[in-house]
Amino acid sequence: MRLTALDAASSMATAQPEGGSISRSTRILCTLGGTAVVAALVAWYVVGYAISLPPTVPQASAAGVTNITVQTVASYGRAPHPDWVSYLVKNEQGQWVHSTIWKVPAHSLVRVTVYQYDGDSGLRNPFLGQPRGIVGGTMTVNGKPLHVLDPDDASHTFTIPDLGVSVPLEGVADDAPNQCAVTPCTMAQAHNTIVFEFKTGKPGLHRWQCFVPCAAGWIYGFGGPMQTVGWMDGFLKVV
Ligand SMILES: [Cu+2]
Repeated sequence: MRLTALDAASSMATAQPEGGSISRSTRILCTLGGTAVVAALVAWYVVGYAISLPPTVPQASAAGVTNITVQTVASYGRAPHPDWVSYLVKNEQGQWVHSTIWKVPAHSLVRVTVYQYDGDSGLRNPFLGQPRGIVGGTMTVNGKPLHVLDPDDASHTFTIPDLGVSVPLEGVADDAPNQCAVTPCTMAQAHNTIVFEFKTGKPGLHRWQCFVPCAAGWIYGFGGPMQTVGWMDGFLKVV
């Protein structure tokens, strides 16, 4: 019995390196395979992000002033996300384009006109109720100057952190008649008109976004359109 046990132990001892060797090569293969899968997923994400970006929309400039005209809507009303909240912008031909990537000249004055068709969601941080980084520190809402907006009345913000620009946008009343549901919204439909100016400074690529948790149906209101370039996020290309 003792001999048999020793034989068995001896046989296991000699088999061990063989089994360890197979196990090591399996581990290497698994590691390489896992790395390849992760690399493929990262490449798929990066390429998908890059090709899904909306077009860059140049903005017309004259005598050192660049005019950007945008509208904010409660629902885009079209594929691929008819119920997503969004910004739209006018191109140089005056047509509405579904894009949040805009190109403006460096060292110019930008005058932004926002046609704000969405209702209010309210700011989570009341600090953002005061417009900042804009010329004169004042915006106009339907032609009247406004230095600070009640945080509860904000529908969206237009914020460019790099430039210190942030403007709260007043929402339309819940019971306003003739509200817009499908873009582009028209001047006949319920809206507020907000105008402000800021200076672009030197060339650069600046991210901008809305800071109101306005994405209805998403966790904390910050998912979906709030995290997707082309809806509530975009880029200002200063060239
Ligand atoms: Cu928003």
